[in-house]
Amino acid sequence: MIIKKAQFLISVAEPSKISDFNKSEIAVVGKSNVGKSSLINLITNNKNLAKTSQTPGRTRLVNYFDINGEFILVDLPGYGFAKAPASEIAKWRTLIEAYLINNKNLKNVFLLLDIRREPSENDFKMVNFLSHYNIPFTCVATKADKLKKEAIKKSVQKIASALRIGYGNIIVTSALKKEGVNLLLERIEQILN
Ligand SMILES: Nc1nc2c(ncn2[C@@H]2O[C@H](COP(=O)(O)OP(=O)(O)O)[C@@H](O)[C@H]2O)c(=O)[nH]1
Ligand SMILES: [Mg+2]
Repeated sequence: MIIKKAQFLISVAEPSKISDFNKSEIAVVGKSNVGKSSLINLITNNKNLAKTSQTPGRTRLVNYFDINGEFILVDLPGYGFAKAPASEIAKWRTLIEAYLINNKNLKNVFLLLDIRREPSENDFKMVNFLSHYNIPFTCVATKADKLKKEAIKKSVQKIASALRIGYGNIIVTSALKKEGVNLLLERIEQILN
């Protein structure tokens, strides 16, 4: 797949505003600051498409991006942002769940995991949630540039075994070094076909 055109569509803050563009969607989930927006920019080779942030918890919206007029990438709010008030966290959670449940356009979820960290309680909850609702997902390790080659391998093995998935099922990426793009594009092609 070659990305020719990537375009921001809309941001949604309320479950009732979740949109149906009648196109296949791939959503990006993961904890706050894991690199969701950066991954969308990596896939689309456009560093300004999705707003990235040094400050965790900034992306509180469901952001839709049209890709080639062929499918839609969806940037979901991050979870596990401890400093936010409980009421805010509950609101994002409702929004994320409303987006994920009964979404006929949703073909796959990219679950992002920081390569340096073991999956968190919230990551496990997300995996269970996706499994429970029969939503297919793909694990993507982010920030691989933070580790050396040997450490990458060890970390990926740890993450894979914690999540009880095969080692080869995790796509390793670095938005900083623009690594993993081809694997991501191949995966997207597989999902859409
Ligand atoms: N070194 C490195 N930093 C990254 C990478 N991806 C994201 N970041 C940084 O991590 C922070 C959060 O990224 P962002 O994409 O906004 O995360 P989000 O909250 O999940 O959308 C930003 O400071 C990014 O520059 C990566 O692959 N390598
Ligand atoms: Mg973001």
